[in-house]
Amino acid sequence: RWDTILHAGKRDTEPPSILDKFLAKEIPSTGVLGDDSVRPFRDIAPVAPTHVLIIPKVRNGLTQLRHATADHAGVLGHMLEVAAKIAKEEELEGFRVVVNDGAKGGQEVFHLHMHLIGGGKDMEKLG
Ligand code: DGP
Repeated sequence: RWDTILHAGKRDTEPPSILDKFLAKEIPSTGVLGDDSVRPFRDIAPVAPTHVLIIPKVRNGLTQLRHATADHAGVLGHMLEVAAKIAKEEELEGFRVVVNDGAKGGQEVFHLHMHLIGGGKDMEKLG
C-alpha cells in the first residue's frame, strides 16, 4: 500500500511520491493506455472486473478535487476522455467514474485520481 505517501502528498511542498512509483515503474499499467499527461493503472483491490485509476502525471497542486481551479480544467477533462477510451477498449457495457475527495469522502491517496469502474454485474444506482 502507499501508506507513507498518502500524507506526504497532502502538501505540495512534499515530493509527489506516487509519481516516484510511476517513474520507477513499480506499478505496472497492465494493458491500459496512458499518454503524456495521464497514467492509468489497475487498482490493487478491484471492486469490479475493470477498476482502473487514472492519474495526472504532474500533480500541479491537485492533491484532491477541492483544490481544482481553472488551471486544472484541461487535465480534468482529459482524464474523462481517457476514461471513456479505456471503457471502450475494455468493452464495458456500463461503467462509473468516481473521484473520492478527503478522508471522509474515502480518499486514501492524495494525488487526485479518477476511478473507472465497470464490467460484471449491474451496478446499483447512485444519485
Ligand atoms: P482513493 O481511495 O480514491 O484515494 O483510491 C486509492 C486507490 O488506490 C484504492 O482503491 C486502492 C489503490 N491502491 C492503493 N495502493 C496501491 C498500490 O500499491 N497499487 C495499486 N495498483 N493500487 C493501489
